[in-house]
Amino acid sequence: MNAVNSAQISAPQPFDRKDAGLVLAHILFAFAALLLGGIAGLLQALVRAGMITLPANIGYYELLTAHGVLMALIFTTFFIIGFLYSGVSKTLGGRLLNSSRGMGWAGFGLMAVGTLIGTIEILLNRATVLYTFYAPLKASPYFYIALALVVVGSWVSGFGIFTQYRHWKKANRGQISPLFAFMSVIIMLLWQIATIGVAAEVVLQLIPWSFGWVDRVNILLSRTLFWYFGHPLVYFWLLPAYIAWYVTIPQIIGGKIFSDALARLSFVLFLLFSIPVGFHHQLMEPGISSFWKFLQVVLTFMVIIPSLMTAFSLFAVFELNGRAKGATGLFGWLKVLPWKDVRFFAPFMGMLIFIPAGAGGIINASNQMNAVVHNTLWVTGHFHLTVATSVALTFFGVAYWLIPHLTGRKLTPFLNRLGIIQTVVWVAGMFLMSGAMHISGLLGDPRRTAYTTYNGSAEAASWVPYHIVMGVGGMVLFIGIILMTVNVMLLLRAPKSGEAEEYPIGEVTEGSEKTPGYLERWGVWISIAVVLILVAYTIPLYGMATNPVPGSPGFKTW
Ligand code: HAS
Repeated sequence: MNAVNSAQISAPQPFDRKDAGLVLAHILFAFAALLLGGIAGLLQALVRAGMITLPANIGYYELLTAHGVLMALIFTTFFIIGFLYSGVSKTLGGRLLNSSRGMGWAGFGLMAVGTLIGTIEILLNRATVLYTFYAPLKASPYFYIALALVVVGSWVSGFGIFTQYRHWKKANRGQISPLFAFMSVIIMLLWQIATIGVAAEVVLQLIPWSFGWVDRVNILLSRTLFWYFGHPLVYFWLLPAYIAWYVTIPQIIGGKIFSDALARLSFVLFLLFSIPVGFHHQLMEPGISSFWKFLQVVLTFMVIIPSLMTAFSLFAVFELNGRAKGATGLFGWLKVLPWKDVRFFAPFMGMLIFIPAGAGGIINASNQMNAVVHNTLWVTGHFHLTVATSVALTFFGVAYWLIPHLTGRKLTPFLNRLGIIQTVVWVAGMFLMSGAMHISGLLGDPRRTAYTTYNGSAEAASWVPYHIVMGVGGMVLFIGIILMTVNVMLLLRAPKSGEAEEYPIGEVTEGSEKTPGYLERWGVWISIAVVLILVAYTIPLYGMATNPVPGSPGFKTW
């Protein structure tokens, strides 16, 4: 029997109590960051729309930094690591090794301390450098130390997952690992390799520079190291959502996983191609030759393939599920999907929105079109669809079964309905806000800017209606965040259910091909990934590091 389905054959087993504490701590910390980041997001949307002015001691860019760090870096990382630990505990033996759980708690502690220090530095207006902390904007050294703590904490958590996986493989020689666990290992491998870039930037460049031990910083090198990390960061966000789409959604809809091998291959392709592509965030940047930009754009288009494989696989799951239930007609399979089950509805809306969201990524990655959209609100619209909708809605959908499973409480029909309402509110708010961002971005409206009329420019005046729509969208989204926060709190206080709530792990379709063992040849995949990275980055990075640039002193523009 394929190990992937060993976890769900028996009736749902309650989650191991000690593991539940670790997972729940991560999930609740994530939602606390979402709420705080959402408050900042609401205020900045209202400022942008000209609807409010901030009190003198609160800056727009300070809010923007808080919003980006708490949403893009903290909400995602804590939720993801908690979710991965839950699946690794569930499918690799039913409970974590003490060593794995210990690393999970150590990682959580480091990340939580880093988050608290970083948030305090931001709110004390000592780190108004946005979530990309681009030099030569210079934050307090403690902000960079906080970032380093979050990264090191995530590394420790990653090793906790690797330790559990390795123990399972030793105890199950010759068996292919359960799909959830395999995918978790890929995600944390990708993360460990990608974060080397940002760790090098922060520890070797920004911390000494912010302490004044060196007075200049090589800007191009720091940005290149950041984007070496910055694009795989988006797949660190996306792939846990893909785990929910590949592994749990089939079980929730009463269907089957289309192909275990295809799902694993798509994740291997992400491991190979998601890192050597960072220059597609720097297409307009001087100092990088067009050859290396071109090479990394070609690799960027390679990383699109696993997303297309995922779409194919998901449509196959839905169609086969529908046909098995007697659905007829080209789209009959749509009708039999559990639309009234928020555990399906929220992730599905995330999937659906990922089609235009990802298509926007293809536009971004096309050099000529990037020249139009780079540094405009178009890009902000793009990532509010990708991470803030496709990923966030999927995480919300996961929370509606994960929290009940962890706490032994029920997802009541009332809470399910609240979840459906929250999803609709989120989609409506994002349609307004991201839609307006995309359009005004195409009209040239820059991102990362507070409210301004550009000295009464007619051009800028044409953007104002879109800013108002963004402000309205931001308010609707904030209602969505309040609703999600209330739903999480109600889930924690829901009535106890007699038996364990389901932890949905799908079964593989009968007759699908046996998963080849070579998909777990980690040495091969890591070696190919490293070779691709070396090909894409060695020469340009060598050039940046050895060409004596004057470097820049720090600037505090706030
Ligand atoms: Fe992106 C900028 C290119 C995906 C997030 N992106 C950003 C930023 C963020 C972000 C945060 O090339 C801003 C960073 C900053 O602050 O400056 N992005 C891409 C490409 C993809 C992509 C090629 N991005 C994402 C994902 C994100 C994310 C996923 C978060 C989770 N992005 C860029 C570029 C920039 C950029 C440039 C820099 C712009 C600039 O100049 O600053 C690809 O992964 C997209 C793959 C998607 C497709 C298209 C359609 C998809 C289909 C199948 C998928 C559908 C599925 C669902 C699986 C191939 C058709 C099935 C549906 C059912 C209904 C069953």
